[in-house]
Amino acid sequence: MARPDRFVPTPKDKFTFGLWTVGNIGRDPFGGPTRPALSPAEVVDLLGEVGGVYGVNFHDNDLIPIDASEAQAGRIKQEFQAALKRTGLKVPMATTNLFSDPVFKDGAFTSNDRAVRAYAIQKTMKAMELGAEFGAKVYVFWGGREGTDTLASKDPVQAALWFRQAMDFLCEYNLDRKFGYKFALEAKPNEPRGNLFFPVSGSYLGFIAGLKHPEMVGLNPEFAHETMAGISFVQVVGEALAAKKLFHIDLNDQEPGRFDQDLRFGSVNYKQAFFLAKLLIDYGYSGPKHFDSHAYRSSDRADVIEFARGSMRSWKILEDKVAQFNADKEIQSLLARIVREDAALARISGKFTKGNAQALLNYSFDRQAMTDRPLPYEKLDQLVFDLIMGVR
Ligand code: DIG
Ligand code: MN
Ligand code: MN
Repeated sequence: MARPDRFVPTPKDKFTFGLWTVGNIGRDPFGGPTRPALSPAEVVDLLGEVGGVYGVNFHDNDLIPIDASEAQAGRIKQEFQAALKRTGLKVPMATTNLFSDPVFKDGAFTSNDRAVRAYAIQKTMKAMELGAEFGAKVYVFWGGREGTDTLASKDPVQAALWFRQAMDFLCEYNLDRKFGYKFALEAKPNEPRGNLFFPVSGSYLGFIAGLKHPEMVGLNPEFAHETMAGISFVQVVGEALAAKKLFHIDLNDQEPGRFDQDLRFGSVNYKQAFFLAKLLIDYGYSGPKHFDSHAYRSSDRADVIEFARGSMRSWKILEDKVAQFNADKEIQSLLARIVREDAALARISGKFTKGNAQALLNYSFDRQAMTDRPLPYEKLDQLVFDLIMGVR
């Protein structure tokens, strides 16, 4: 009898997918759709067929087309609600599409045109209302068109101030309407515009500090986006956790030096995926694990379902590997040897006092002994390789 599969997802895992992910129709800048478009209700039913999915997210216009009439919007919402009821899926996150309509061709919150900036705020207010209608508690902002194609066109200081004005306005609106949203800012470098503002999550950490309600605003880092910037996603998530700003996360995968591939989670960089899972598990991240990714353009409906199942299966397998790593005596004893503490030095260098400063100045360090301390990182890294490859 086959061993029961330990890697079956359940809603407790809080795996989510955007309507635009498993609903992706396979279009790219060089080719038309390869899959039929699905209605929001059909996407929800597909996620129900996938099994084990916790929730579904949407941009306002994934659900309600930008020029839909009231009656059309009402019908779509009714069908969507019925599908959520049929499948038991939740809506943990909502966001605004401020990048598809041509009106945003020069940005939304950072457009040179005050009318476009004001329209973007209005559109977001309405989209926040829509998300709240379905119970969303995280609101993501991805500035897909916030940037320039020529540096001559926009003052980067002014653009950052315009972005701040929009966020301050929307934080106040969130408070006024008592939506209770946590705002999560998502960075991406240089696509689809050549110079996007706030290209990496670190840019937003600095930006958040200047807002009127910084406590309400955090990050939604995406694996593919930081990888596009040549940065270790695990370190970005570590900085977000250290700053208590990991409000949401977009999981997928990415090969370096390419366009935003939004590949299935775990399909390229096993080591980054492993240490990401370790970080989120070790630090008890309890938010949604959102797969902002899509199947290959060559996939049909059946393979889209495999894409969604594989995304969650890979995470569950990595959970198993993290438990193995944390229980591995040889690895843990290596880690214990690598990190060295010294109580006396902790006391005089951990917190400034005049006495500690004097004691530290008087302290004589044995530089050679510190230099000679062994750091068996090759041994450690090989043990990780053995573990991930299943030979340990
Ligand atoms: C792109 O990675 C962005 C958009 O898909 C969306 O606004 C956001 C939600 O996760 N990610
Ligand atoms: Mn992406
Ligand atoms: Mn994303």
